Amino acid sequence: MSAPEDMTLPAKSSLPELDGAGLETLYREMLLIRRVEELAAKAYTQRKILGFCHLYIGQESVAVGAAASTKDDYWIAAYREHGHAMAKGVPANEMMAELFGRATGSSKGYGGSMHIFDKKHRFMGGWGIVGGHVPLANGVGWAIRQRKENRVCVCYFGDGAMHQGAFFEALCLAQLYKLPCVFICENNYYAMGTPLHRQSAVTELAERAKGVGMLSESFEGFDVEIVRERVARAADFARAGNGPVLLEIKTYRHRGHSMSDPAKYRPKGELEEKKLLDPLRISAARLTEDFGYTDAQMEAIREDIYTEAQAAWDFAESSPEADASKLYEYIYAPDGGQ
Ligand SMILES: Cc1ncc(C[n+]2csc(CCOP(=O)(O)OP(=O)(O)O)c2C)c(N)n1
Ligand SMILES: [Mg+2]
Repeated sequence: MSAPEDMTLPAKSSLPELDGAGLETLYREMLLIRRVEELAAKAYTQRKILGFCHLYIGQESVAVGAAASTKDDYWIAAYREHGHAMAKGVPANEMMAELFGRATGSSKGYGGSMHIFDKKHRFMGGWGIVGGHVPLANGVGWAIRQRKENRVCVCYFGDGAMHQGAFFEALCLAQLYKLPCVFICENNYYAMGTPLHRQSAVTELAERAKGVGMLSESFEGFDVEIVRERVARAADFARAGNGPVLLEIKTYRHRGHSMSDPAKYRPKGELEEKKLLDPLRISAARLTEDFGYTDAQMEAIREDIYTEAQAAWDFAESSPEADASKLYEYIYAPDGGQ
């Protein structure tokens, strides 16, 4: 059986129209993620942040746009998750402190860049094994159903993760059990240094959903307003009990795969071309051109956000180191995680 012909997403989401103030909020969120990560890059080169560090710069519109309709839902992401965590509500201070390995971090400083986790905000991590967390999203979806919660689980992964066995198996079961999950592939066209056309013969990644009878869509995600609306439609569909959806959102990372990758493998001019589609640039232009924001207003927003990001650095730097003596206390939840 293939996906029924009459299975489509709603033509319009349940979200209200976005006005200037609404877009400003999204713009501020994207700018804060951007600035925190720019500072993280600086801290990394000063060896204040150790281990792996994968920046989300260029992709902010995806997480921020998705959060507009799923802020109270569950999210689970891979290792490029600083932006997802912040879009979901993890405060910049706790985020930066986690990167610095401090006790005030969202994972008490024991997780670091790839393992941001925040139960209070229903942010279920931060996972390092490519594709490995996709089956976990099914588990969250199953729990939502068992607990009769009116929620969905949004699961983020990259184009590279879509070739993993775990991904296929999870997708198959999610559709079979009609789990309330929204699977979001952030197709940034690279898995480390391997471009998409060298990863798979099928480069229209949303097509993969057809193999399990799942509804899917593919679209460009540089404009936060488009992401906001289209993820909301998928979330509405899954929340109403119609089953999961796979969204392929085309995006681009401005930096290398991780801090140790100078990204020399890109064709000449590609980065410059994609930077014209920078989500911050698109939303700033809309604020000024369509909503009448003045240069002074835009500058004031920038100052606010830069101050907030710097405060996060200061908070992290002045926080105590993670307590090494308690490291093993947090491997398993003592109360079964309840
Ligand atoms: C199972 C597994 N294989 C290989 C790796 C090494 N690895 C880390 S990230 C990555 C690329 C994944 O690319 P993609 O899914 O497109 O995500 P992106 O980094 O572009 O966000 C690889 C191969 C890993 N972490 N896990
Ligand atoms: Mg990728």
